[in-house]
Amino acid sequence: MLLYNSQVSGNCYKVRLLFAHLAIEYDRLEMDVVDRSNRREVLGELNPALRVPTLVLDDGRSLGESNAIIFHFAEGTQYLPEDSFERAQVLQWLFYEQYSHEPNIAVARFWALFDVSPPSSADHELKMKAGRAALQAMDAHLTDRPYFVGERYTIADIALYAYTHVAPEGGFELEPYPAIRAWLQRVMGQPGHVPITA
Ligand SMILES: N[C@@H](CCC(=O)N[C@@H](CS)C(=O)NCC(=O)O)C(=O)O
Repeated sequence: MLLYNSQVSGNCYKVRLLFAHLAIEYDRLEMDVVDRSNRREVLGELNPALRVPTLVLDDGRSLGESNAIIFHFAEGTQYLPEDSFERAQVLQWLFYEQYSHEPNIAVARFWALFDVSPPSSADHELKMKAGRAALQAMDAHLTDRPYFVGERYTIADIALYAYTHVAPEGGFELEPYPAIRAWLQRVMGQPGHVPITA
């Protein structure tokens, strides 16, 4: 398989992390996340959103959206529950990640990492406020449980770990969230864990 990848992208890291846990082999093609001028030429036939991660399977089919990719590959493994309610809970957190977490934390991190000016300081403050609210909700949920769903590590944890552990790069302090900090340690201790830089 071929993963259209960005090494700094948390969305791409979700796929790399699950593949590391599952010992799935694949090739990577690195895409620039700042100069996106070749996106249509390279990804036009593969992903209508022209974004990474995009994965081309061995049979030629392609799949975009990080959480769709990890959902597909987690099927039948320990990283996705069999129980239908627990599967729905996993989806709950995958959608949460994409609506309440990533658009705030990942965007603020992107601005900081690549020295991109936010549209305005008010926009920046809104991202920071919403990002902190997302972290607060995660922290409250993790206060009395080790992982997001069903007392075990699933793709819900992988999806949320991706941008949470690098949130300080976007200016988010993790010090106020003790349950998140303990959970980050548990995630890092999982067999086959690899860092975002791997
Ligand atoms: N919802 C998508 C978001 C993907 C995304 O935003 N990818 C970024 C890199 S992290 C990208 O390709 N940005 C370039 C662009 O938006 O044109 C997912 O989860 O895969």
